[in-house]
Amino acid sequence: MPSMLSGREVSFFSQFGFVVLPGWFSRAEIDTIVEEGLREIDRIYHDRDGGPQGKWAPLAGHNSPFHTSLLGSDHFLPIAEQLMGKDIYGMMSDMLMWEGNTGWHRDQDVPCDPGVKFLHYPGEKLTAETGAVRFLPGTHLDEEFRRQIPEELEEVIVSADDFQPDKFAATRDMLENRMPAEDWCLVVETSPGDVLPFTTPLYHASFNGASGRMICATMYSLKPTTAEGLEARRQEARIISENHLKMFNYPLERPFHSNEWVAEIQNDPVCSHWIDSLRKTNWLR
Ligand SMILES: O=C(O)CCC(=O)C(=O)O
Repeated sequence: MPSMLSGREVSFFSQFGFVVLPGWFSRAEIDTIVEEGLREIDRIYHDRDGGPQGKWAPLAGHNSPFHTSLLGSDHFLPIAEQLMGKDIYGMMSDMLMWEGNTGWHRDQDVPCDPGVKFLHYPGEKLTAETGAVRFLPGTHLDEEFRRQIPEELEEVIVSADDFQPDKFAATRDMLENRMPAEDWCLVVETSPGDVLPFTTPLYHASFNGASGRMICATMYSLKPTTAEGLEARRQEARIISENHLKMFNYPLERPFHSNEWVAEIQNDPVCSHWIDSLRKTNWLR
């Protein structure tokens, strides 16, 4: 069982839309994350180029057991439930080798029920100058789906270590005093092993990263409870699928989840209900 979040971390996530888990992975785990992810990217792209934004690999199956296990009870699931409640389903882990900037965006292409994404960068230390992630704290609570973001934002820079227990309260107070985030953004500098769970409506971006910057994530979503919510998720699955082709030249016919993963999850007493949500939202193909 992973160590759970403290009450103050959970309320930080509700207020600002993200939280930081410094040094979550060990050195051996980081090596495995890189090795499994690169192997799968090689498998997918051995006979094709990546797209303008790089290469993408979904990691749900026996070829990438560690990434696959991150979705489950021994890793991020209990924390995702702490942050989002129990009515969530696991979607997948993935890895990108990213080219260029990631402009400001929410991780939702349409308004829909939120999810949580556990983001981590296993390749290198990322600073404000070399592609560290930026957040617009609190924007997950916007009433309008589209927000005008000024081209120039003041950068408030922190590091993942500013979220260690002894510094957490000072970091939170600093952010609270600066809210709302209208003309500034928060840059979180990270080292391999740090993990950043954030809720999918939160605006985030990254600039000036090196070519082939490795981005890993494990994702969960709230189950849609209405017909409109389900349709929004289906629409999003269509957009994501088109983007995977356009941005990463990902082969459209290749499923995101392996058959053996589906069979395993179907028989798992904790996770079997995910399959129904994945099928209904057209995420499982
Ligand atoms: O590092 C980045 O480019 C930001 C990551 C991101 O945009 C995402 O995972 O959705």
